[in-house]
Amino acid sequence: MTYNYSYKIITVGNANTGKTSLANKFMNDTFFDNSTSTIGVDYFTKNILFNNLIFKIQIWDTAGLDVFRCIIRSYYRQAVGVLLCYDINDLKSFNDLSEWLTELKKEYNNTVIFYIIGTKSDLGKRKVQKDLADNYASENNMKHFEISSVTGKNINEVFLSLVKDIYEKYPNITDINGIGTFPIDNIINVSSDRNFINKCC
Ligand SMILES: Nc1nc2c(ncn2[C@@H]2O[C@H](COP(=O)(O)OP(=O)(O)OP(=O)(O)O)[C@@H](O)[C@H]2O)c(=O)[nH]1
Ligand SMILES: [Mg+2]
Repeated sequence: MTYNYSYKIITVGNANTGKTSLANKFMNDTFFDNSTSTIGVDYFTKNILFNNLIFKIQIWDTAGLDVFRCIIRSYYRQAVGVLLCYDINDLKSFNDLSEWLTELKKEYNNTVIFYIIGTKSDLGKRKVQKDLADNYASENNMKHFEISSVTGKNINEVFLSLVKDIYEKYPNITDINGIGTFPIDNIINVSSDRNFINKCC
């Protein structure tokens, strides 16, 4: 299928915050009660029709576990949208957003659009007040959405809004694309141990 625009979007945030569930809900309208931790990065694509144009959304869904931090960094490149996720019911996941943001901002200048996503709004054990997250988002020039991958609340809205924001910012760029321009860090020169050792972190 052909498309008019292609955008690379990454999900980032602490482990267990519901990043993969968000991607699955958007892609297939499915939810798994016991989804397993992402190993490295998963990849999904879906097309959105908007303004009579087809937008190919590539979601690069990264692992939140610390052990993968080094690996996932190489996938940040050429993303144009970042969904920075925290769990509304877990204060630490919200407090850790600043650390994620600091790390991400080292990778990007202001070309990338960041959204803050508060997940699991259906659980009803809120530890992060909406005002607090709204203020944090606006202080950092980001939009904030509260979502549920169980009920589907705000899932489509997040992606539609992000696509519109990217399109408005870059109407003339059709391919902001991860594929075809694979991160150079991912090439391991097996003929040189030294290269391998220096590859990461
Ligand atoms: N009630 C509820 N549970 C959710 C929601 N989203 C995710 N979960 C659950 O939270 C757990 C973690 O979800 P994942 O989507 O795997 O989390 P993740 O952020 O991808 O985790 P890592 O891949 O380890 O970084 C799973 O048991 C999900 O079923 C939600 O919106 N509501
Ligand atoms: Mg995951």
